[in-house]
Amino acid sequence: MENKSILIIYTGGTIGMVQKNGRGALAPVRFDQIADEVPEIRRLGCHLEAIAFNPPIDSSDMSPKTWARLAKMIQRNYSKFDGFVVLHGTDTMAYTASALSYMLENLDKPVVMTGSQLPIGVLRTDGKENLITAIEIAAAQDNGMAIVPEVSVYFDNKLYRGNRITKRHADHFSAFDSVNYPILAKAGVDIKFFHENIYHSEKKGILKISPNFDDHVVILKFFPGMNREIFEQILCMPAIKGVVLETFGSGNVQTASWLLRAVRKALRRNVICVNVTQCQGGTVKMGQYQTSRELKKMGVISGKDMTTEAAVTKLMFLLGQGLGLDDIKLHLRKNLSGEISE
Ligand code: ASN
Repeated sequence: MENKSILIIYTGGTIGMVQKNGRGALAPVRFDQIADEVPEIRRLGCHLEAIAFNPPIDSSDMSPKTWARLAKMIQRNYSKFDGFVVLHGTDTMAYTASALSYMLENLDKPVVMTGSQLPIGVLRTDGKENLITAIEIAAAQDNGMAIVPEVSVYFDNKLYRGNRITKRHADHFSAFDSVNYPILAKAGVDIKFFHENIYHSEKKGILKISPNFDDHVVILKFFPGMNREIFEQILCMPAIKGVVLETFGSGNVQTASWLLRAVRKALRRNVICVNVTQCQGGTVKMGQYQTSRELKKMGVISGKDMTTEAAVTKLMFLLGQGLGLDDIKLHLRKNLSGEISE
């Protein structure tokens, strides 16, 4: 912890928001105002520096462009710091964490994302503890090696793999869940790391970033009573290159022939279709029921236990890499950075 150098990247989000004149909508403030609210971080004993998005943004305004900006900030500063703490809004944290985990190749230092549900200036804020412990985790080393060399999210005493989380609650301090993958650490009196759950990139070498994403994708969430015309029109839009099908249970959809025909037509136009479950946890098993067997036969790809956030960002990432169709399909099924169980 001592002598470790940590870069804090402040992108925005509730953690750094205030109400102008104590009233009205929350708006972001500058990072130095956050640091003033948490003077304790200076007592951690590490060397801290901070850079910020100017202006800071609510995470609803994050996009592939801002993901790339964030990755470039990490790359530019990579050799100078032992770890990185990214302050980010909670609303789309799961998407940014997933996107970062794909973009940062050969990562061997911690990138710990955190934020808060209550602004840092509010008395009962959860932001202070989240920030302090995120810095401790980013600085944690064992024999000179980072303990958590992956993109993680620290929130409400738990450290999660970034590409496994979903925001589950709009109000609770415990805003995130990672149903399909166990936590990486738990902060109590001490921080207990679960080493067996931590991801270590197989590739070794200098950090590489691939900042290109293709946004010609859509998420289609199935529901009983879905309108035929609307469904068909979405799937035959010429701009679409990839679809995340958010299906029932273990990957099931209605058996209506018009629906299956529309998916088949899209696949014939080389639109990539990935099947993820709209359940909170569990995995897609296409072929288990008749209602998913057809999808499998047609060539819909099983997203297995990926979250929707991990799947849609992975699809955008792979489409952005200039790969051929078969390679994209191959990588979608395979593990890139711990987002899917193989
Ligand atoms: N709207 C905020 C954001 O995602 C919510 C938060 O940070 N708790 O930027």
